[in-house]
Amino acid sequence: MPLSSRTFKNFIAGEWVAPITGEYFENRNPADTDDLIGRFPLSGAEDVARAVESAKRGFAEWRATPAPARGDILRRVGDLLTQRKDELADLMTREMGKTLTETKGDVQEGIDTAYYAATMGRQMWGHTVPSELRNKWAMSFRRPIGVAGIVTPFNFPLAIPTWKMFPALVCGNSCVFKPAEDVPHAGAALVEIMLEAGLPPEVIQLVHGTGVVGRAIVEHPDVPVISFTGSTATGSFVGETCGRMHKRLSLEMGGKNAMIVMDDANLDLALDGILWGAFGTTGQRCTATSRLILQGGIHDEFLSRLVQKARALKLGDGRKSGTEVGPLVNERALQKVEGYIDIGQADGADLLCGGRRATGKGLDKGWYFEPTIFARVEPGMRIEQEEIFGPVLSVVRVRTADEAFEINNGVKYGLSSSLYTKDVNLAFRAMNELDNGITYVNAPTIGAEAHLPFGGVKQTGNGHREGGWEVYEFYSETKVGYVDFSGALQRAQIDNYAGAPT
Ligand code: UN1
Repeated sequence: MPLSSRTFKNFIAGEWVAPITGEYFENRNPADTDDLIGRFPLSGAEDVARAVESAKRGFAEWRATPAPARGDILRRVGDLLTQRKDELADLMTREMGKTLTETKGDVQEGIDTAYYAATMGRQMWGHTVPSELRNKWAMSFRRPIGVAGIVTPFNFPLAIPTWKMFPALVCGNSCVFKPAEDVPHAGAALVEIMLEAGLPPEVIQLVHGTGVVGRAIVEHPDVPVISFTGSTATGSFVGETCGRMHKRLSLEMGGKNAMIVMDDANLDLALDGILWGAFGTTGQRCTATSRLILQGGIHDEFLSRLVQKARALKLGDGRKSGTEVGPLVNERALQKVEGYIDIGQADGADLLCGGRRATGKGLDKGWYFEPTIFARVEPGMRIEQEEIFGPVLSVVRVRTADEAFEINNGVKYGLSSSLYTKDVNLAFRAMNELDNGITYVNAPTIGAEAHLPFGGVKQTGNGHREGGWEVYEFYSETKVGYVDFSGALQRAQIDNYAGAPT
């Protein structure tokens, strides 16, 4: 496999090629920065331009391929991902740090997305409805859009690219794909598998690099559809550009997700949930639980049990068995988290555990940070409002469910929320009243499944959803056809009402 070589290439116009820029960047293991994974192309706008030219040719071929045949290729992608699940998980953990259990889950999400996409190739529904005129048919159907620009984050190196590319491809679009610069190896491995499964080479283009590449894709006039997952700040730039250029755009951005635990909750269950929600993926999920809202009756007991458990979490290399929390992805992420520790303390929150870089045996060469809990957090504090993207949990105390709901809704983001209770009425109220794209009852804020729509409200997104059936609407354009077989000119809205009282 060319992947074993240390200098990687882009995949453009059906070939693995060096970047026109001639420049490369290093990619290192966040658990051990002495471990160099490889040098990857630091591509520029010219590389993107070549990729888009080729993707236009790929689109012409691919759109003419029947959707069920496109789906069959995605099924083979799913089969190959299944065969290589362990190998891919190992590569991903080495590259971005989360534990093997989690990277296997990440690959599985890609497999689920592939098989779902395969079946969607046979279900690209339109509608046939009666015409208001005699001997005339009226129907709608779906057409592909063109070259899709796919810009993805590091935290789900496989699942998120598959969420975007597989439906885009089944709908008949071609893709120009830029994986996050922290996970280029996973991006390359995914593209290799797609090609091996039989995807025509010009239908997929892989361009490595930084935001320079993302920007060139977003600004390219021949890329009419863009899907971006990343920060709200970058998303705003992408949104402005796409708005100005009249592009179709799906944005998936930040979160500040809360778990609410009521006095009547099963506390053991809630405890398992919060540890997984807050510290899984080292807190680096858009869906991570970063706020814990506790009702007064259980606040003290729950918190002391939680702090004990958080302190006992085993940090380490995600590829070693027994590791529960891996490193942060890079130094910048670590510095950002450190900055929020200072902010939380300056704002008067109580640091109960963590709050510093983890050191000790096996940890000194990685970007490890201790699982951190702040108590006495007040609504409105920055650590309660802003996305930290690290293992930092802010705990707020409330008296009532109404107060908890208000705090849940009092942030600019709206991805996921969670409520632990035995009160079925409150559970349904929560689903109705919490301003999020997803609400979990008696489960943490993470754990979305590939066959349901995924996304958030407010500044988390721009109204589109990934996953499930809805994303197929995003990647296709509705076309309407009318067939008049009456043999005469029939004027809609006029001839059928001729002679009717006005
Ligand atoms: C993300 O955090 O960007 O629900 C995606 C979850 C995963 C997907 C998360 N299935 O946590």
